[in-house]
Amino acid sequence: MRRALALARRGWGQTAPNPMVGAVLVKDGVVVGEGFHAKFGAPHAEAMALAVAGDLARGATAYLTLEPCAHEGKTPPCADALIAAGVSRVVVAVADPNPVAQGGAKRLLAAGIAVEFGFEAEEALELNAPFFFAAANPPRPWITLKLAVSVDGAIASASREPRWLTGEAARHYVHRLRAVHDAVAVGVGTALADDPNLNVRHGRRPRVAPLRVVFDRTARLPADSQLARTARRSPTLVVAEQPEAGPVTALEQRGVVVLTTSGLADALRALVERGVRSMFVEGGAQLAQSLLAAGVVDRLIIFQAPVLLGPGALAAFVEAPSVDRFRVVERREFGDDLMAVYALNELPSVAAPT
Ligand code: AOF
Ligand code: ZN
Repeated sequence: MRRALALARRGWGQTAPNPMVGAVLVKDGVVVGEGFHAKFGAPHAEAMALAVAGDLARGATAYLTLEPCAHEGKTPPCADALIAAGVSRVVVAVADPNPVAQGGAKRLLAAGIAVEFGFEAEEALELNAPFFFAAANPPRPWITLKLAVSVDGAIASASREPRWLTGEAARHYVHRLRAVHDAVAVGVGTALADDPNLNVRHGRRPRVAPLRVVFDRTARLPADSQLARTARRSPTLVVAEQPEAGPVTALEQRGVVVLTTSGLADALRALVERGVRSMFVEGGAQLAQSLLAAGVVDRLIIFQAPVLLGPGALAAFVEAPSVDRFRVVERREFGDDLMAVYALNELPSVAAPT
């Protein structure tokens, strides 16, 4: 199953709104076929693995990171393909919560095939968190907040001079994280201080470039900012509350879409309506605090750099509500920097079909 999860990750940034899925076929202790969902609209993982295995699939065990589908979608139902190939046992990480596609396990059981659920379920859920989250039709995207902090927990020095805290390896990984989200967002303070581009410049290009979002109550984003200047090439959305007509016109002339909302909850709902199921937030302190206070941060990613920003530095979490203890989802090192992923909310559980 861990191999199947590694295969699933090869669809990184290519499958949304579909999940990343991997499949491994094993017969007599030998892998006879492997596959993954390479891209939205492409064959499903099972179809690819079955094509590799050919006749060797007969009597094999299939390890699948998601329950096989039972629907005629862009491709024929995987459950039927597994039955036709003579697979004798199917081991699944998590059930498919999508009402259109689910039901594969039932179909396999009816055909006399043994089905087992729950292997590496936590990792399989985490890999496709936005997919599982969206299945319940929530009024907001799945939100990951990323902050780069110093050892003293600050995000900028007393002078507020913009500077990189983390090294190159961590920064490259951030681009990989951007590539797997529908939207990348910052608060206008960060947009003004850093003049960021928020695009994916390292690693594999995502199938659909993430929407660039600026939370900007009064539409202060300058029309000559990097974001506004590149808006025709790379979709850019300003989420405002009480924008003034002048700046809005200037931004719209650049191709920026300005959305007037009545607050955070309304803004998040509007993003969902625009197809944003996952949003990667890169600061700054104020937006982070609003999202944390609203309880809408699902994963908090902290990159900690071996730097002290000293007295007067801008603390990352001055006003954030206190949390007793996070669940640690992942920890990794990137050069001298440490990354930790914390769960602030849990995904709704997906029950295995009986
Ligand atoms: C599988 N194997 O590899 C994947 C599955 O748009 P379609 O027709 O490709 O169907 C997408 C839905 O099928 C998706 O939302 C999810 O429920 C399931 N994905 N199922 O058996 C796969 N990617
Ligand atoms: Zn399928």
